[in-house]
Amino acid sequence: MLSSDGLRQGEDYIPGRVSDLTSLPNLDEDVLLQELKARYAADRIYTYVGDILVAVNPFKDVPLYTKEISERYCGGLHSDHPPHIFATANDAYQGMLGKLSAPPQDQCIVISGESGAGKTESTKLLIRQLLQLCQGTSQLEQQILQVNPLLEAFGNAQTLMNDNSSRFGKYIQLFFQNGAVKGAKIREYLLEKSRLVQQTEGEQNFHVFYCMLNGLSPQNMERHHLGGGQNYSYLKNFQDKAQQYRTQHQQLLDAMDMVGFNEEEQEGMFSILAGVLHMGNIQICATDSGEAYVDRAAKDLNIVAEILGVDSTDLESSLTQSVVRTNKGELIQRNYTVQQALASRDAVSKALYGRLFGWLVNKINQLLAPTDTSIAELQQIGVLDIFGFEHFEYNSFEQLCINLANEQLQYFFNQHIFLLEQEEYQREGVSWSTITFTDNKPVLDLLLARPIGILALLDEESLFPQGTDLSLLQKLNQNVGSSAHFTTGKQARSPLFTITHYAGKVEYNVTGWLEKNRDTLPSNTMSLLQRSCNPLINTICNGSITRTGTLALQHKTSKGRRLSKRPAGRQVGEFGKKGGKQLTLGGQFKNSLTVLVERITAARPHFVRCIKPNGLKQPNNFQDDAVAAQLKYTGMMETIRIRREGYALRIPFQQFVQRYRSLGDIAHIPEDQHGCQRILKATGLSDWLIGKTKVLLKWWHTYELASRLQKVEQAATCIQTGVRGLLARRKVAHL
Ligand code: AD9
Ligand code: MG
Repeated sequence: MLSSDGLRQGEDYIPGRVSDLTSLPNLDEDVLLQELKARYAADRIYTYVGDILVAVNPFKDVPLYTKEISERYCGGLHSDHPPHIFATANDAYQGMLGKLSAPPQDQCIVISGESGAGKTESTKLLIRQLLQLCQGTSQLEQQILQVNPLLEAFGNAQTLMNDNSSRFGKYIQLFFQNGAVKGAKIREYLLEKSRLVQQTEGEQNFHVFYCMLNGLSPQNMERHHLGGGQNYSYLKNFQDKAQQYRTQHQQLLDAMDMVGFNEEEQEGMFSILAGVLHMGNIQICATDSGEAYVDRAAKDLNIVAEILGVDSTDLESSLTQSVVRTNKGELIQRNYTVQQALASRDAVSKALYGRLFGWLVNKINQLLAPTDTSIAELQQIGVLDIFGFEHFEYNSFEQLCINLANEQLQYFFNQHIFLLEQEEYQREGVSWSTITFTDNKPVLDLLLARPIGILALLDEESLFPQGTDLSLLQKLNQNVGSSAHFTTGKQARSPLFTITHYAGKVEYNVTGWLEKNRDTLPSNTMSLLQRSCNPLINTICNGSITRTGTLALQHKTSKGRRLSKRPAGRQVGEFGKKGGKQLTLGGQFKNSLTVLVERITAARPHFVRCIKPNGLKQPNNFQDDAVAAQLKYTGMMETIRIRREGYALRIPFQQFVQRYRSLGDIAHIPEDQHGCQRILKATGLSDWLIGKTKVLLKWWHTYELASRLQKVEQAATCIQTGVRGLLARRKVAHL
């Protein structure tokens, strides 16, 4: 099969002309690379591998997303036009409606690629096109489009690999009824909270802080006691891009308005952000005996207490003292060291920001929830945009989690494309020479196995009060040191270990992992925040968001004590607790990944593989080595082979006959293998196979069959209209 800009028979081979790599003759790694390079040079950033889309990041504006082009990709078939991300959206939409080879089914689009490869941009284009496909112009669609700027402001940041790097993963579900969008839901995964209090050289905090400091009106700046960005210790690498930040701030306000956040809520969010910034400036000093106390000469403590709506003396004690209840029920106060107090200060900031982000997502979900229909009755298309594979000079626990998520997606891809498919050939009795692929299961096991996997061992060590980061490393060395994918630092007492991931080796530094994994706030600090008289803090710390999504303002006595009792606990995410016990960060992440995989497994997946042409974020720069490495570790050659030689589509006999009966040459076609054979012969298509229970088709048969069906249906409609016209004319003549 040839695509619109593909190679014609007998034509000389010119790189860059083939839109589907499975149609390339004499394929090897070099041909593949030259092909993508030539297409990239001509701004043809999209290429197919069968039904899989490869997207090379142009790092510049390309004229591919105009209204006219978007309309061209509404309806029709994959092969009607050059490869495009809009065609993937169309496939998912038509697939959901049951207009391709299978009955109507939920769909998901899984986007992968390393950090900065273009996943988030692809996600935005997909969502835009999906809304275009359902021809939506209602307020709901506008709201859905505005969710991204909102989430990006709070959840994205500049890193060394990407100026707009997603610091959380997201799965966006769009719900449909009769092809029209009815609502949306965001599932978020592991926001990198540590960025709030510390950023690597050359990186930044979350965008929202820079926007706020440049965009708030002078009155609001004064109200929150805010000054220039250089004043805040949490904001390193403050860049002079005032105009850009101001514009982004306005976009953020517009997005908040459009999605449905009222003034009080917006005000509440900015006050928490201001509170967090001031919190980072609280200076901790030590008495002669080494006990921590807050430097009251600086006004920060009072400002924070005012903004957070708590008593400043209570705040000081919660930052500088721990309170432990003994077995006999006595409360004992212990003074922190300076280091402990600083850690406690940063923990409060991270908790507040994390909860604010969780509340934001919850609130968006309430505002965009389908009305008058339950989700179970609706069809859905999900788009998965996670944080891409990361490999910095210094890699911490966050990178481990991010890379684990990428391992899991690569595994899902392998399962779907290679394993399940080839197992089915065997079951169907097809003679097939197996295509091997690099199985990353051993790395997943190294990370996830119980009780002897890195996350389980980390959890175990996090439970020991005496555990330290180095005792964790010792434990890892003892238990998983023999794994081929794990190597430990060469120098004695070095806090390093290395994992050989599917996408390359990454050296991790275990410093601070136990604390990060425990992710707890001391109970005295938590209860202080729960007593806050700032309505939004009260809400996010007490988990009291009403079902209608309105901010629950609680009635208070003059002393600020709550009158209405609401259930305490985390309101963020579905995975926070197990059997009443607070899960560790690693534990929560692991659970959320399991549920994610279940979700995407239940839907029909479409894959988008994003490729980063260079590590410098530059346009017109295709670095052969960088691209070749990505093609290799994603298994691109093997994918092309299986898509070329394999049968991506496998439909049970009965289902096939029921769907394509009208393409047959006789009226009564049996719903068995003979019936299938009869239909397929009548279509004149080649390269199909009849298995034991299913028809096996090449991926492109989907579109051939859909197109023929469309023609038959059109012809039938024409005949019906003609007959009706004839009858009507006869009736008139009769009269
Ligand atoms: V990360 O894992 O979140 O760090 P992503 O999401 O893969 O990463 P992103 O989509 O943010 O990468 O793309 C990085 C940058 O590449 C964008 O900010 C754009 O400047 C650029 N980009 C990506 N795709 C396109 C595109 N289709 N057209 C133009 C693009 N520029
Ligand atoms: Mg991203």
